Amino acid sequence: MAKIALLSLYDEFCIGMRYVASHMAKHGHPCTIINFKRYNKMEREAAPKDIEDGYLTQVCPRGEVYLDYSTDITPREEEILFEILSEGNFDFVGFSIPSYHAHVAHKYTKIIREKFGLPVIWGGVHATVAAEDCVKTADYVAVGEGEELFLELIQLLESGGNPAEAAIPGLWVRRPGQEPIRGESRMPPKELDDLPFPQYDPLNEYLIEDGRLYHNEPLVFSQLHWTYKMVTGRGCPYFCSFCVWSTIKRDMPETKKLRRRSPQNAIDEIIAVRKKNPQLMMIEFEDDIFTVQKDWLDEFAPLYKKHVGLPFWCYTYPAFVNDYNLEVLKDMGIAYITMGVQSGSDRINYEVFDRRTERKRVLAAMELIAKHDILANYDIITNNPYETDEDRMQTLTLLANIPGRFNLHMGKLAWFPGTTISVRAASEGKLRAADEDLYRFWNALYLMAQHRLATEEQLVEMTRNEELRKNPEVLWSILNRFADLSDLQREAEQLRSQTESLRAERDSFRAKYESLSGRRVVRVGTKVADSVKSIVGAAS
Ligand code: B12
Ligand code: SF4
Repeated sequence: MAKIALLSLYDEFCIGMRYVASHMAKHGHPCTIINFKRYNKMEREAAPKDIEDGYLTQVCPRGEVYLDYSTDITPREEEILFEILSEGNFDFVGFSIPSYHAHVAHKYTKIIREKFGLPVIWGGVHATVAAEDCVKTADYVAVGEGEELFLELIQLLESGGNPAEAAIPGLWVRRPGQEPIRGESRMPPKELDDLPFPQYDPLNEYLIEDGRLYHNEPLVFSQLHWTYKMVTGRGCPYFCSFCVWSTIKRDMPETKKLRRRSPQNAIDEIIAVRKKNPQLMMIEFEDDIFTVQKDWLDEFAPLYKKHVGLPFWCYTYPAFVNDYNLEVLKDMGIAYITMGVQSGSDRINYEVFDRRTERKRVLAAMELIAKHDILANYDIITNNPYETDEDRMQTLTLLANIPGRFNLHMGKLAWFPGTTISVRAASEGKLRAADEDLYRFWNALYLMAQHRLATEEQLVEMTRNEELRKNPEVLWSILNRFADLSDLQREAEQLRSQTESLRAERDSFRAKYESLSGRRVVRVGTKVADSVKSIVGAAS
C-alpha cells in the first residue's frame, strides 16, 4: 500500500487537509500528517518590499505587523523534515497550500522531488484559485474539494495508471516541456455527512518547530491543544470581491452552493474530539457565516448546549445579525463573534467590494451585538487604492461610533490571485497601488478612533490638519505609547488575577488545615499584634 505524507505549512489546524487524510484512511490509505511549522508566527516589521505576496499586513497600535512565514525555517528544521521523509519511505507527498505560503511550497516541492524523487501533489485554496501557478512546480494539482479526487489519483497511480490520460475531474497535471493537463472542474461531495470527521490525533502526527520535532507529546504551546477549529458547512451565499469565493463562483459557478452538515453530525464530531482531547476549552466555527440558516441554528443550539457547552467563536455577516440569533448564540455560550465590516463607505462596499450591506445596517448590527453584550471582532480592510478621502472619512466616523466591547482586525487589502478585485485592479493599473504614506495617516486615525483616543469631532478636525498629514508619525508615537500602557495594564491585570488565585489557594489550604487539626490558623501579623497589645496592656 502506498505511503503518503501530507504537509501543512504554518497551520496545524489545516481542516481541509485533515478531511482529505481521514477520507484516505477510511478507504485504506492512512496518511501521515507533518505540520511544517506552526501557526501564528509574527514579525513586527513592515512587509518586505520584494515579496510579491506581501499582502499579509495587519495594522495595530504598534505599527504594521507583517505575518512573515517564509524566513524563519532553520536549517535544523529543514533537516528534520528531510529525515522524516527519508525514514518514512513515502511514495507520495501532498501539500496543502493557501496563496500566502505558495512560495514556501514551490521551494520545498522542488527540493523534495530532487532529493527523494517523489511525486508531489498540491491541494488547498491556492490550488483551487491559482492552479496555473501551482502546476508550474507541483506534479499534480487538486482543484476544489479534494477528498474524492485525491483518493482517485492515488488509486490510479498505485495501479500504474497515467493521470495525464485519465481525465480525472479537478486534476491538473504538470508535463515538463509541454502544456499541462487542465482537468475539467469537479462537483464537490453533495452530502457532507457522508464524509468522515477530519483526522485529528495530535499525538500521532509530526510538528516541526523551534528547531525540533514534536511527536507523541501534547502540543501544549499550540492553540490546537485547547481550541478546536471546525466547519459545519461549506460555501457562502456571497462573493465579496476580495474573497476566495469571488474567484470560485466565477470560475466554477456550478460547484459552489452552500452545503451544511446536519446539526447532529457536527455535534458528533465535537464529542469525538473531546474524547481524544478532554482539555479542550474552546470551539471555533470557521464557517463563513455561521448564522446563515435560522432553522439549522435552531436545531443545533440545544444540541450544543446539551452535549458540548464549551465557549465558542463564529463569524457572522450584518444581514444575519438579529435579536433572535444573538439570543440563541448567547444562550449557547458564545465567547466572541467576528463580523466583516470592511469599509464605512457604502460606495466602497457596493461598488468595489461587491458587498450589498449598507452602513446603517452594519451599525444596527453592531448596536444589537453591543446590546447582547457580546465581545465583537470587526474586520476592516484598509490601504485600498479605490478609496477617496470621502470614503476614508466614512470609515473613520463609523469606527468612532462603534458601540459595545470590540476589537478591530484591520488588514491591508490583500491581492489574492484571481479575486475579482485583483483582476479588476490589474486591468485598471491599481494593483498594489495604494498610497502607503497617505494610509499611514488614515490608519493612525482609525486606530485612535478604535481606542477612543480622540472624539469624533477631534478626529475629523485632525483630517484637515495639513501638518499631521505630512507627519503622521506624531500620531503613531501616541499610539505606540498607548500600546505600551495597554501592555502594562494587561500585565497588572495578570498579576492581580495571579494574586487572587494565590489568595484563594492559601485560604482553602488554611481551611483544610483548620478542619484537620481543629486549630485556628491566625495570621502571624495578628499574633504579633496581639502579643504587643498584651505587653502594652500589662505595662500600662
Ligand atoms: C479555517 C480558516 C483558517 C484557520 C485555519 C486554517 C485552515 N486551513 O484550517 C486559521 C485561523 C488558522 C486561518 C488563518 C488565516 N487565514 Co484562513 N481561512 C479559514 C477558512 C475560513 C476555512 C478553511 C476551511 O477549513 N475550509 C473548509 C475545507 C473543507 O476546505 P479547504 O480548506 O479548501 O480544503 C479542501 C480543498 O482545498 C482540498 N485540500 C486542502 N488541502 C489539501 C491537500 C491535498 C494534498 C489535496 C489533494 C487537497 C487538499 O480538499 C479539502 C477538503 O475538501 C477559509 C475560508 C474558506 N471558506 O475556505 C479561510 C482562508 C483559507 N483563510 C484565508 C486567509 C487570508 C487567512 C489569514 C492570512 C488571515 C489573516 N489575515 O490572518 C490567516 C493565515 C494563517 C496561516 N498561518 O496559514 C484566505 C486564504 C486566501 C488564499 N487565496 O490563500 C481564505 C480562503 C479566506 C478567504 N475568504 O479568502 N484561516
Ligand atoms: S461574506 Fe465573507 S466568506 Fe462570504 S464572500 Fe464575503 S468575505 Fe467571503
